[in-house]
Amino acid sequence: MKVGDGGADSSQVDATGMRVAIVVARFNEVVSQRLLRGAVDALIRHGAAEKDIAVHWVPGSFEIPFVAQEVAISGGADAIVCLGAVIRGETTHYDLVADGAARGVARVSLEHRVPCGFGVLTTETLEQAMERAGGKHGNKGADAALAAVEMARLAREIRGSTRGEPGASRAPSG
Ligand code: INI
Repeated sequence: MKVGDGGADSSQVDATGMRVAIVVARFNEVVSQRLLRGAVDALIRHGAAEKDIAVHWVPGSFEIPFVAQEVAISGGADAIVCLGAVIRGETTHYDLVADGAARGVARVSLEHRVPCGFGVLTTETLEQAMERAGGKHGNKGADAALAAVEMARLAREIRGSTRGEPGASRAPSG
């Protein structure tokens, strides 16, 4: 029996050679800019090349799943990172946007078999969002980026990569 290393932490994530698409919502831009910075910095720190990171801005978090889906269908990314900030206002719009983003991203990931990191914050206040976008609670953009890359590596390993990673299986020739 092969037992995976459940203890490995995100400091060991290897983004070398990974093509990563980041879909980021402009709404509450002061927060999403920080999430984006955190995600890009983390990817570069973990070996990704700047040329392999594509950033797609969308109006709000509700629009994230559509663009994530287009990226997935295009085959242009090994991992997709979804970033946004949904901050509760006085209306029920918050719930609809937050729910739409979360369900939509999960559906894209499963139906198109591309790992999607979910870095869409859902908070009561702007202050809480800022605390999670490079403040005292870390940067959830960075966390989402590393989670997506970790899942992309795992998927390659499980599927049997032809790029020579450990665990790779090749189709028999002849
Ligand atoms: N989009 C967000 O990303 N965050 C929010 O807090 C938010 N609120 O509160 O309304 C929000 N709304 C816009 C929404 O994502 C769509 O862009 C809009 O409904 C147009 O489709």
